[in-house]
Amino acid sequence: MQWIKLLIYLISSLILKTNAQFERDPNGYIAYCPCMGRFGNQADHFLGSLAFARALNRTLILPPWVEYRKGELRSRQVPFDTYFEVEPLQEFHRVILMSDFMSHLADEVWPASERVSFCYMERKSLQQEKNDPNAPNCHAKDGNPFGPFWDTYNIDFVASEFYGPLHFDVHHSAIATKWQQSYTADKWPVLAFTGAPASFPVQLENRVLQKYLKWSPRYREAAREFIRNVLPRGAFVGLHLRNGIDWVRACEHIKDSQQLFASPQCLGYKNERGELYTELCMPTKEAIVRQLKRIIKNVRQSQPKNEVKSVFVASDANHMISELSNALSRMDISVHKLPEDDPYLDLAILGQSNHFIGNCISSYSAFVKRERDTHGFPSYFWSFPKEKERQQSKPHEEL
Ligand code: GFB
Repeated sequence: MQWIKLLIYLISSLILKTNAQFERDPNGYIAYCPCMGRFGNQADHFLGSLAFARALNRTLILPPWVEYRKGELRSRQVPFDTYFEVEPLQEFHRVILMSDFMSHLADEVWPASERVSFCYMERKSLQQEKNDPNAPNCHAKDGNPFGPFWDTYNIDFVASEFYGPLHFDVHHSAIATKWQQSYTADKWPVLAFTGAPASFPVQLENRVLQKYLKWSPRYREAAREFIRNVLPRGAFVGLHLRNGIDWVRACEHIKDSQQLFASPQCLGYKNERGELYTELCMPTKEAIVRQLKRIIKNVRQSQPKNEVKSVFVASDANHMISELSNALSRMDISVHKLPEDDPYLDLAILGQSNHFIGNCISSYSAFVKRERDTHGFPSYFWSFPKEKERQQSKPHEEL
């Protein structure tokens, strides 16, 4: 008899818990499309959106990650929790997976007839005939990934709302209160943004939120297995080599910019640690080998009991495996990469390396750097500080 009571108790508490999980938040919700850039950009935007949702005291609807595959015309939407756990985020603020929101709450909270898209000001459609001067619109589903993103959850919008001049910098103004006054939760239960309510690159104040982004068990385990089964025992250095053709083109903007993409992570948000220079974006092969060797030698001196035994290379294009293997062969250090391209597993492994050298301009590298900062793991950037300055400040480090 006793066990039946226990079973009933367990089942009912489970049902109660499940229902409570999907109880309506009277303070409202924030939804957005991570419609700009690939993973690194989306991750920067995610941290800002999380801070924004908390400042407005609305639940953040966790969007899927938007991915682009070669030869496919429509973006793919990958559930948020494929890569990251939901629970640790709850420690910071209320969040819900977009699929859970749409299947358990949307009918009640956000019926199809009341779905309004939010944009700063009118967004013109690429199809001229859709642009009506008397009826400005966000055209939230116009183009890729905009359409495919909202289509994933069968969301159509019946109207547009222009929120300008409101903005997202909740750290330096009373803007959160203004949002709350302009858009009360009873009249506007869901603020659905055409793009992330956040800046790129991530605001300095929001970098620390990275600590709530924990890899899903699948990626944590895959990274651990690779490190344990493929790499030799001992310390390893993780490298990010960003050198594909898109990057070569992007680096051309160095000439006429103060900052580019994630560059504030090394130069400082106000360029307090220097100006942009080409090698920061595209280090030469010689500089890469030199810097890697220098770091390995420094580790050998400072941590003789935890010598570097291998190097793990992540790259979007050229992993430089033979160049690096040749350069390190006399030191008895092996060089590795994943057998198949997997940007997420690359990131998870880089996060665990004993030492990391990344590209200061790349937001993909920035993700690794932030994650490592939360654990106190050391990171460096290619060709930073500028070689000349480094020689002057630390001549003993040179080979
Ligand atoms: O992440 P992401 O915005 O970083 O875009 P950046 C780069 C994408 O390239 C990643 C792939 O999301 C990956 O799909 N990728 C880059 C990699 N590095 C690696 C790697 O080490 N391993 C694997 N497997 N894949 C900038 C953007 O990219 O690139 C800008 O911020 C612009 O929006 C510019 O598009 C050209 O910041 O590096």
